[in-house]
Amino acid sequence: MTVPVRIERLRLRLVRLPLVAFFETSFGRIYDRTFILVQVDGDGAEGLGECVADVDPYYSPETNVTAWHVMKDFLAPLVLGRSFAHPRDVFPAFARVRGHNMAKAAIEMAVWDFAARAENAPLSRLLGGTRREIASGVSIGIQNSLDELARKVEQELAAGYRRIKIKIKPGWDLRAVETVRSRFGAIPLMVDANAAYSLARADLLASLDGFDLMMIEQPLEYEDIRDHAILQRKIRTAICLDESIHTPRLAEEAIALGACRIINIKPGRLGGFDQSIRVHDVCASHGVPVWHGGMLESGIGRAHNIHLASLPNFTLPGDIAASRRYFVPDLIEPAIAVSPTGTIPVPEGPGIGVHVDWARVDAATVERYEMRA
Ligand code: NPQ
Ligand code: MG
Repeated sequence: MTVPVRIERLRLRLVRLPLVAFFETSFGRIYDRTFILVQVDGDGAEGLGECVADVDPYYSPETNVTAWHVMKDFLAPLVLGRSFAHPRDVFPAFARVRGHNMAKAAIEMAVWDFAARAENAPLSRLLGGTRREIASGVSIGIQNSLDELARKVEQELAAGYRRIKIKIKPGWDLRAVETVRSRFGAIPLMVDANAAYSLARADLLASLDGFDLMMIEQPLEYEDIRDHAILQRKIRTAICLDESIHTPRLAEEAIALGACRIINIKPGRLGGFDQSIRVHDVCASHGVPVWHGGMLESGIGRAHNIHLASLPNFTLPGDIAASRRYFVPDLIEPAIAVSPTGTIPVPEGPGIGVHVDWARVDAATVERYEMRA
């Protein structure tokens, strides 16, 4: 049961934080992270959401500018002055707006946080979480050299992380995997291509079969579910889809077609927690494990992710790592930390359950906008 929440005010902030170290994927290298924070409030309580769109439309078609526009001009008017009996009613209220899942998710997740705080309950309880801690993995970007890659892997294994993911692209694939396997042996290892290959490279992808990877994430273009099904028949390594899966329906289709054996859940990509839970449940009903992806969130978005990852079918370590890998200081105090055995406790306070350092948020804010019912 949840108490109804009425949204009286919605505030947006554009925030920019420098990254501790550059992060490189098949679509480029970044040195800082710019994102939108959403605050909703009414009747003495409030909720926070973090939009995972980036400055450029490379991982997804959305950007901070499109998300700001769509939230301000289309989504906010659909929630302001409205009462929601349950936060799961927010996503359907956005039904007229096509796509823009990251913009929708930021508001929807803020309403979930608001509802949980109004009930004085941890967000994980409202979401249906069943674990008190989650298993943490790391995503290691493309490096300047194989030696540097090996150093990074060594450092993250020493920190206790439960699985290592390395980013690959044509020219940084076989030798990178070979290097990690030969130096570190049978560690839990996977790769993420961020759609950098085509079916024409199936032979190269098949040659990764010899390295006993946990999975290969999003090898092909995001709309090419059928090509992933063809590829999955040619390789032994499990395919995990990320960019391709924007809806529960697409998760059903990908599983039915044999396009993947694992799915990465990111609430931003899926339009929020309600849609994420649906994908989680679809996967569970087909015996497909899921894990929680990462979008270089600040401690605020990272806290939302931890709560979602406490659901039962998140059986694989995800991309939710310690704040210190990304932001020092983070926007929350204390920062999110990982235990020596690679776990993160699920916060027990109300809502997302972390303490926001508003002075730091203010210092990092580059633009604001406020709307009232
Ligand atoms: C992935 N994340 O799983 C994404 C890709 C990614 C942690 O590997 C700004 C915005 C930077 C979105 C970097 C990880 C990003 C981004 C990487 C998404 O595919
Ligand atoms: Mg990915």
